[in-house]
Parts: sequence; C-alpha cells; structure tokens
Amino acid sequence: MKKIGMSIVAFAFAMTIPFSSAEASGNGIWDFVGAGGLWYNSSYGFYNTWAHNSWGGDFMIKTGSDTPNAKYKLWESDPGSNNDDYVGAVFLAPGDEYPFRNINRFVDGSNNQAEFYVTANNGGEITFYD
Ligand SMILES: [Ca+2]
Ligand SMILES: [Ca+2]
Repeated sequence: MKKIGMSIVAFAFAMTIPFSSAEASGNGIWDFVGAGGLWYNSSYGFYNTWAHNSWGGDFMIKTGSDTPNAKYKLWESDPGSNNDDYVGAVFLAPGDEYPFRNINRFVDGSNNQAEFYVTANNGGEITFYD
C-alpha cells in the first residue's frame, strides 16, 4: 500500500491594521471611543454625558435601543464656564446613529483634540465613534 502524504501549507498574511489613535480620524473606519449614560445634571436642568475625545474628521453618535426618540445636542468642552462650543443637534430614534462631519474646527487645546459630549432633555445611552 502506497502511503500518500498530505502537506498542509499555511499561508501567513501580513495584515496591516491602522491602530494608533493618532490615525483614528483618518483611517476611514469608525473607531469606538466610548459609551455612557445621559445623566440628569441638576446644575443645568438637563441631561448630559461625559465627554469623549476626537482627533478631528468626523464624529458619530448612536442612541441606545432604549433611548427615546428625541433631540440630541452635541457640544465640545472647553475650560471655564460657558466656554463650550455648540456643534449641532439632531433628532434620533432608538438605535439611530448620526455622523457629524468635518468637526476639525473643534479640535483645540494643548491635547489637540476635541472633547465631545451630548445633552438632551431625557435620559438614555449614547455611544461615541471617532
Ligand atoms: Ca476643547
Ligand atoms: Ca472648543
């Protein structure tokens, strides 16, 4: 009986995955940067999230599956009181996502990043992508 040997050739593919955060805004991929709740802020009388950083380009927000159909505003945080920049507002249904385009003008400060947060008149969950 002739023994037939089988050879298995494993191909190694060198995959180049842009992974440094410095390239995050320019790689054409939505990078998850965080998720958080809209919590009632008694000082201001509305709900807000924590800020999430962006390197510029586009920035996207997505509502949670239980987050109500409502208006959501995006702001950019700066030091001091009443210095935050208003980016824009959008009406979103549960699970909707919305990209804010060309937000480079909000990149500032010593970290050369923008710090975005969302405000609303209701609670909920927001996911952020850069
Ligand atoms: Ca800032
Ligand atoms: Ca600013």
